[in-house]
Amino acid sequence: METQVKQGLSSAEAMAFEDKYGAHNYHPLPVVLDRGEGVLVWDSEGKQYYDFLSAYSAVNQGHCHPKIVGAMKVQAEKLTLTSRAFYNSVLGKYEKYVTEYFGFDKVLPMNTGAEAVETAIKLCRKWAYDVKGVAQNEAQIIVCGENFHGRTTTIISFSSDPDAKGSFGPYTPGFTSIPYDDIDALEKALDSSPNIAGFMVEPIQGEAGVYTPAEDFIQKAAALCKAKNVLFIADEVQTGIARTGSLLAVCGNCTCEKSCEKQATYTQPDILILGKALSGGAYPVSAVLADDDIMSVIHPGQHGSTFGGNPVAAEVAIAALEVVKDENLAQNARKLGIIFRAEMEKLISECDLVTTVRGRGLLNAIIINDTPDSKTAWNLCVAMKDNGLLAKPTHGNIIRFAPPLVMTEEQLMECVHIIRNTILAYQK
Ligand code: IF1
Repeated sequence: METQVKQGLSSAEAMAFEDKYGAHNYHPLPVVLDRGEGVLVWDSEGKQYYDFLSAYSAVNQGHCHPKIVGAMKVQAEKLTLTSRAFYNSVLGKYEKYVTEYFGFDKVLPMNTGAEAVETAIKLCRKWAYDVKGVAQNEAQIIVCGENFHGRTTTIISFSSDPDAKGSFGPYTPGFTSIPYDDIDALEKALDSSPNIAGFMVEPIQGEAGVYTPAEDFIQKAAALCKAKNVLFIADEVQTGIARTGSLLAVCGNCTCEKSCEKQATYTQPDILILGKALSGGAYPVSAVLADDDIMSVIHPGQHGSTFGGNPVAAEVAIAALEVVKDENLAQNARKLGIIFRAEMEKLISECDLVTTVRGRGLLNAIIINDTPDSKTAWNLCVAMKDNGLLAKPTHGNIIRFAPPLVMTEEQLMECVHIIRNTILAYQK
């Protein structure tokens, strides 16, 4: 007779359950994670790995950061959810904190990145009708090819990825696509119609393969938008919260910890979209920030969410943002990013398997010298996993490297050795 209660599933069992009972909307690397702390995660059998994905840049502050988890626990035992039908005693404090932190008048709290993008789209359209004077249902938002902004039906309507978009129509109209990092195309699109309401862009395209635009693209794009009375909308769901070596990617090469218009390289978006690391990966927390002239177009009943702005999310986000400052994560990401890319350049000069490294801060990618439909990058990621480092290919032959920003230089060098040794061994 079985008397002992089984503590947990083996990795093989966990994978078999997911395969049988879960929808097949992902193709994960074959590793089952059970525990995490800082830059490290452990699988069900206790094998240790460096995490070089950070849950797609949500866990910038490191796994299970004690300050963030502590804030969550305290609030979870006190009050978790009220809905917005009533005030809660934490939301106002968080709203003051987050708006001062990023330098905007107001915030609209949501939960996931896609919801925040949807919020920004609604806000932009309503501004176009109420303030700019565009005729109803005529507003157009300019977006970029190869974008990734989430997975709702409206957002995939302006995706150029056939997997993300195909067979999910009919699609939401009102979007015009231009090539990324093409300032002339943007100018033309802005001039093409008086109904252009906004330009929404990722300051670095993550999903496209960590594609970093020209140094001045963001600044020039924002200036053009301003000149044409069009809202500049920055989707920093992935690039924000210190990932790229500054608090926001729109900060350019400024490392001060506060959004500040005096910095020559800082571009203030009209609408800023944040998610992922806004909670350090502890809880789904997203936000849309804008000044009063824009945010005031939204009135009661016009937008919302049951969970958006709940007290746990509010406490978690405050703690997560404090960690970013307390631990100088932007500065650390910048410093380690420079070392990482230099080390990858060395590797490139020593082997034929890697052709390029690119990125900013600790959002980097290497390009594998093989076709996008080849298995090489996948096989390399499996080999790195076996050697104790987790990364994931994107677009077939690109491998993204985005560790938690709490990494030390010593840990980074150990990781560089794992990556190096795996790639050089694969050559043979
Ligand atoms: C998945 C990529 C990252 C985002 C930007 C909004 C969202 C995302 C710029 C939506 C989400 C994710 C979701 C994730 C894969 C992932 C991703 F590979 F697709 F590009 F991060 F690298 N704006 N990005 O990057 O946020 O609704 O997911 O909270 O599994 O689909 P969400």
